Amino acid sequence: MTDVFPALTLDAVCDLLLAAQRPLILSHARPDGDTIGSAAALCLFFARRGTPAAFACADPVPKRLGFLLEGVPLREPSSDPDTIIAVDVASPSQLGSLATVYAGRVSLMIDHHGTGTPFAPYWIRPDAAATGEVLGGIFRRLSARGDAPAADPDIAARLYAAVSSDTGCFRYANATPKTHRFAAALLATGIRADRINHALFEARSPEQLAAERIALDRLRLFEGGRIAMVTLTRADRGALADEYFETAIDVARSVAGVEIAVSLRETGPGIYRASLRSTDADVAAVAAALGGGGHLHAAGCTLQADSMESAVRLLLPRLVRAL
Ligand SMILES: [Mn+2]
Repeated sequence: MTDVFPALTLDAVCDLLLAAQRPLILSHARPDGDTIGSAAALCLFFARRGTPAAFACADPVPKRLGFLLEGVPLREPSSDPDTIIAVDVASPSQLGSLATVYAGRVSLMIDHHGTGTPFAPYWIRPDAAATGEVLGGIFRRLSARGDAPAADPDIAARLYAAVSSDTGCFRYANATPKTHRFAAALLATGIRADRINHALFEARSPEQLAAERIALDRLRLFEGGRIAMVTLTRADRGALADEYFETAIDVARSVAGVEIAVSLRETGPGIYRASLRSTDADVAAVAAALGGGGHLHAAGCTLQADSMESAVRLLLPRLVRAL
């Protein structure tokens, strides 16, 4: 399958972008800051050329990423596209519900994942920290050719958000010297990186904060702090929607010295959903023994128990043995 679609040259990618009359940009499902920032930057590029792009994503753009698309002129998604470009989408399944409509019609994949399944002619740079960095390289070539202006702060802001998002605000190992040099060039256009990083990493809705306070209240430590567990009954969650507790496990993970982090949530009467994360321990085996599954360091399972305390008693001895 992989060889059916060609790796394009950088100039072929530039030519393809310049020839597009009615482009459509696709982001991956459950979108993150890289796919939305990259899509917004590309949409702005097309708008500046007088050929505004349409944008589509299988899932709604999360509220905290909405600012990236603000003020970006877009065409109606329904209008017939002549060039479809997928950004940060490694495999057709990542298009989500859009896969059935578009997966076979994509003209170009721009991505940085080295392990996906190409489903269109592609420009993939696995040494880049983010698709935003890959796109920056394309824009640099376009301006070197005289086909695009050198610096555009509105585009730079979206590319910066994309890279900052995928590097965890430049904290992860994928933020290389090259990534920092790219970010420096974006900063030189005068963008407000402080505001972008606040929106991406600090700002939380009052509901999110309330959920985190509840999760902190329900944090328990075992084995001298090597196991951290957040237990949440339906009563604990009160009127707050489930979605606000998706990050409860991060509260457990944030404990210094923790080796296994757990969020245990009552999802129905007598039903408890456990999410497990570890630094070294094999939590996949723990989850599998309880009817669940997952990866070595990130797994989950569903327990049946008559109370939260019996659910904890079911899980804890296995976690202790896994340490
Ligand atoms: Mn990415």
